[in-house]
Amino acid sequence: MSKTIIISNRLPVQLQISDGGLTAIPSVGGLATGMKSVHSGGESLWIGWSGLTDEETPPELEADIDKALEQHACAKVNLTEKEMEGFYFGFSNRTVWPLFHYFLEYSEFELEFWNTYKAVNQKFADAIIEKSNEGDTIWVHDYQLMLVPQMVREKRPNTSIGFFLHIPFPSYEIFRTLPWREEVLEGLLGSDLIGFHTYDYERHFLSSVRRLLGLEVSFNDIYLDNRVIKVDSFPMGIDYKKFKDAAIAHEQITKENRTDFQKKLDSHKASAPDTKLILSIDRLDYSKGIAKRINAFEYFLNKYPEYKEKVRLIILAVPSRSNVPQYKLLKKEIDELVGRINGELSSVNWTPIWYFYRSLPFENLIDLYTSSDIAWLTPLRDGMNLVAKEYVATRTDKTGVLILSEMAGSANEMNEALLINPNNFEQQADTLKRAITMPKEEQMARNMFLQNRLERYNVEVWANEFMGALNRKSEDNYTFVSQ
Ligand code: ADQ
Repeated sequence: MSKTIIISNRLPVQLQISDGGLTAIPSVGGLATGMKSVHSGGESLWIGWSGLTDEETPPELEADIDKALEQHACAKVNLTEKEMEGFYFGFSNRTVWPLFHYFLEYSEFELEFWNTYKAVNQKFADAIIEKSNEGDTIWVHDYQLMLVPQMVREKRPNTSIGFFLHIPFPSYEIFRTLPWREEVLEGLLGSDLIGFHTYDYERHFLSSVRRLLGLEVSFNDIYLDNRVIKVDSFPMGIDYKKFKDAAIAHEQITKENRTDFQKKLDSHKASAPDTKLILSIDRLDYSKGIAKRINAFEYFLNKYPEYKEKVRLIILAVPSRSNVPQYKLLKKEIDELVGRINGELSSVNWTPIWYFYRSLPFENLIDLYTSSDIAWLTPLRDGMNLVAKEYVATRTDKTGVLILSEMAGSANEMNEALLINPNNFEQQADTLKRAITMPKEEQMARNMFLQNRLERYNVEVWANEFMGALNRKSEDNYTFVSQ
């Protein structure tokens, strides 16, 4: 029987080794949830890195790890610390990530990173070949694995391969600066279907293929040898029901049973009932525009001083890639900015910014989403941005205002949000004022449209639409080749 093979850098489970033995805990991230409909029922296998390098894996536990992963229909690719250094922290996060998010000056073109990236992509491809059969459908995820489709295609010319990029694909003028640009495109073109979050990323990719490889492109079809490769946009949704239900459950929790975090939020709200809470949640990443947002907040308070003591900005930043130098510097910059602004503007009763640098459990995320009057998300570039969608999904009474950067992929589908340019402080100050004073009826009208759309195009629909298009593509190719 044919299977679906999913491949991503990280597996959707986390291994925990303790005195009590080994456990594999399923992750609750967006991708893991979204793939549930595809990754179920014994007809699929998920291949990826387990989260433990070879050096961190006790040899006596190897077999147990494989067994634990097998129970979740997962299989691991082993990576050494050195491989992680060059492949993940190197080429993926110091070359591709900054380049594809338009931070050209951060992008490092290191031959050693590239060589390790190639070698590790080959390892993933070899694992796929070993664990799959002719006739299986393969879905490769994200920028860490862009060479895998071609590497698999070489050994399995007739296999159906899909690829989805979770980050932006940059314009040709940016992409062309990459020394290994042709190899990356050729790697991706091993696929039958290549998916992006937005139509713009799709256009940028097609333009690079046409101009760098000189291939024939018609609408969103690329002609390569005897194959036609389809390129399309599939905007990723969220598990809408999960967020909505969690918010409903949250309302029903009695005062005594609320989380400590919520109790703190409640007591602050009670002590200053007129204070509006403005929320921002991101991984601590320079692409998310956190430092600019803090500066824009200071600008707002200076432009509209009447809102001092009437608003509070909550910044929740999840630690991320902290061994990459730029992330260390950013952490320092944000610490200093928050310290300076709070030092200069705080009063006895008021601290303008609450800053948390940590990952929070799901229920606390819901506490924050449901307690905040405004969500303010200002990425300088973002493939999609799921936080924007999650905030809207938790607004059970339909109040709340979303201020969203037009540089986020999600802005394309969220026109009812207040869209801003994160580089324009004047506009953001005025938009914050507008959000604070927006009548409830207007908030509700906007959120009604947003919620309806999010409910319909949820993450399961996203996964099914991609798989459906990939299956249709394989049938077309079969007809095309056999004509
Ligand atoms: P990310 O850059 O990680 O994803 P995003 O889409 O916003 O960005 O997803 C972040 C996820 O982490 C959200 O589901 C959020 O709930 C969760 N999260 C954030 N802060 C948290 C915290 N402190 N504690 C716990 N959970 C937290 C990449 C791309 C995006 C694209 C996604 C999916 O960069 O542009 O939307 O993949 O394709």
